[in-house]
Amino acid sequence: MISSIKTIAILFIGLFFACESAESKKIKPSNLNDKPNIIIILTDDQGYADVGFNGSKDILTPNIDKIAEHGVVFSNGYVSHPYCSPSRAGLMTGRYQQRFGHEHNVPYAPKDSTMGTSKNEVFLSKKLKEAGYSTCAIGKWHLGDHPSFLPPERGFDHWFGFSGGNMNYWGYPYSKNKTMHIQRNGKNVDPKELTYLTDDFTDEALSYITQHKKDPFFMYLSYNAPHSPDHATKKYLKKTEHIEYGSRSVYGAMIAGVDAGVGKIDSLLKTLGLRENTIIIFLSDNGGRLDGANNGHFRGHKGMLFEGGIRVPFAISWPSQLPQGTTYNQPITSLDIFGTCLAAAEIKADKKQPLDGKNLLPYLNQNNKEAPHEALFWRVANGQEYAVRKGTYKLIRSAYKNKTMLFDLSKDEMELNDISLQKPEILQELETRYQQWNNELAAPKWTDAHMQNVRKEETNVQNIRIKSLSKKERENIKL
Ligand SMILES: [Ca+2]
Repeated sequence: MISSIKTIAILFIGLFFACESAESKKIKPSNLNDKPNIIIILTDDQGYADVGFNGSKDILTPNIDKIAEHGVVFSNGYVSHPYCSPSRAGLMTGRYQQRFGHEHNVPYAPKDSTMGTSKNEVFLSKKLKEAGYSTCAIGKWHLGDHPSFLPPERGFDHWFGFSGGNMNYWGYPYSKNKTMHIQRNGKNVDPKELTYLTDDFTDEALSYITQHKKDPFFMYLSYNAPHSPDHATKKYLKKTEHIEYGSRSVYGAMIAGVDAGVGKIDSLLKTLGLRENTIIIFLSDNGGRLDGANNGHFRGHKGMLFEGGIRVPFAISWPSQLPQGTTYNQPITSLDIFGTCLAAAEIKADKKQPLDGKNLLPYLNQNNKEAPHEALFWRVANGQEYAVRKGTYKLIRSAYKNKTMLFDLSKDEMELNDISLQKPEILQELETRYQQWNNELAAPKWTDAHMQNVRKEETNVQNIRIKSLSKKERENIKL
């Protein structure tokens, strides 16, 4: 009898939770209101030196610089891939994206339920939502176009943006057969309601913050600026009329749009009294694009594993908890965002999905003086290109240059002097470390045009160089 009562009770409780499962996720723990809001502001193809906090003198970013002023700048802040979609897959999962086959840009395939970030992977948004956070994604997605891969399926309560990797800034239907629209929670938005996407994304962010000022919220604000196409407004072009190089002038105007948005968000958070306990993380998804961007003294650009392709403008601010106006110099990665946000929200990581990223809070608070990572790894095009950074050394296998090189970044941040012949033991050690890591990875699930682009671009660059020579020198050159 007792056991049958127990069974009934268990069944009842089970039924109760089954009925309440959707609702129960919204029940807030007593201390939920103390949890920080988290805003990730991701830009697209912005160069390392195209923010004031990394020394930009022509493109001014006074509002983005406030994040640095009230937080920590990462001087050695990396992303896990030199271009868009794989870099975002790493950021959202806290894991090297090659572990689950997301090694290339996902093709635009809105009808294909296999083309997107593996459904086995748990996104940061999902973890935060389960812990009671309100969650919101705004802007570019690029992690799969089929509805089963879109933000609502990955832990976001609210979504406003576009699924693919590229969009005109007026929000007109785009990509193959003009099927890609700006969407709000699964419904296409009429382009007539839109103004300029950067401003529209900012407005959506402001509205969400206002509506959720009493919740802890997580916002993934993924501006497509300053990615192509080069679209700007008169207001933002005014900010860069002093830049006498057309392409950079427009690129700078697109960044000015983001900076204006960051300023409005910062002001609203202050007005609502939320800024002190809000974490803002700012970074670019990869190095500066080929045309118009400035990666400072770093070699290369978006697409390359030289520093210019993977070291990005990167800063974190949490005024109530982290130091302000400081720089952290140890190498860190966008994969660390996941673990850092979980720790800030006091959420345990999932043992079934071991993170490659670390919780950076103890390092930023100076409690831990060690380097967060013994080594960082990159793999592109199924190993046709790869890189390892360990300490100050960096090994790079470049398909552009068709060779393997070793640099000591403490003496040579520009990656000018290949020391692979002088330091064969270091070269070998880093090669071995790469192979060990590589053995843990999956095969790419799909491919993209990266290798064709590499060959085309390198040929173009070398042809321009050769053309500059006298006939005599040209005849003697070997590529
Ligand atoms: Ca990008």
